[in-house]
Amino acid sequence: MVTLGETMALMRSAVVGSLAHLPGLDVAVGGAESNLAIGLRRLGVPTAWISRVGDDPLGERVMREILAEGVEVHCAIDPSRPTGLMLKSRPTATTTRVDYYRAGSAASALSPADLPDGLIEQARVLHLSGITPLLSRSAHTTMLAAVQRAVAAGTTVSLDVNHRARLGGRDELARLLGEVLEYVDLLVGGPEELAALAPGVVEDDHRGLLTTLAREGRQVVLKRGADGAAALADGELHEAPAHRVAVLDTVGAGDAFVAGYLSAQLEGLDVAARLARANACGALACTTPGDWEGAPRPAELEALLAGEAADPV
Ligand code: KDG
Repeated sequence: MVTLGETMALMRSAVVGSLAHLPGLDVAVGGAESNLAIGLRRLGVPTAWISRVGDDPLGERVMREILAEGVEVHCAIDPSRPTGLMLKSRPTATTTRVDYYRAGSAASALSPADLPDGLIEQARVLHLSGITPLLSRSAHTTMLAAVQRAVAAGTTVSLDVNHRARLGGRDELARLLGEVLEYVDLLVGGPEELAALAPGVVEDDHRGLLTTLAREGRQVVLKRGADGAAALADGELHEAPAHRVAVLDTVGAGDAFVAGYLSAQLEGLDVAARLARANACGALACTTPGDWEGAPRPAELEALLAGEAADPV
């Protein structure tokens, strides 16, 4: 699986309180596409991640973390732009706040020249997220070029809508994704995200969203968080409940969910088994702080699927 996108240095606090008062932050990294690449790699799928970082210690940190997880890294080092930064805090015990310092970042200068020759063509899956086209015009062009190459080579295209409101509005995202939607073989999103791509369908009409976005040969997957997930594939609707776990941090759960779904698909499992694994991966990712650190390995996944959940609620 090949993916591309921005991964930022992530400064976070486990302590509840405003950044205006917190005494310190821990350093980690996070990016939807590399989170997914790590999640898939942990489940045994060879993965590659394409990006850009600044020529700075945070960029080095980003690359080291992703490489250490066994993901193949194709990352240009940009001497003229910084690595993007994200601050994650917990203003209250039950809320997470994210602040970005990524405008003009190295990854926002992603360009089609950053796509290594042959990599997408040799992959079984190209995975994209709606974050990339909102980073900049050149990042958007890179996404279009990647899709063109995937389509020409017969590589499956997977897209997680992943709307980040701080980067742009829903309408703008829908317009940008509309340029590649017809080539998407696996479309994943939450109700609000899928509704942005399905004009006239309200987000509560889950069946309507799935059927409106379905096409021959395309799977549409609806992430419903604690309410589980649904998928429409080959005209058949599948639903699966979520696991009940003690939730510590939901950020990154969607990426783990997609990693679970794709890994099961690449193993040739049916849609019901894909959804079951996706839900389990999403649940386990919520049980640890961090955007990808809780993505499960096969043993943890099997334990949860066998009903041996650590920390059930
Ligand atoms: O999916 C989790 C992501 O939100 C996080 O890791 C950072 O890519 C990120 C973003 O743009 O928010």
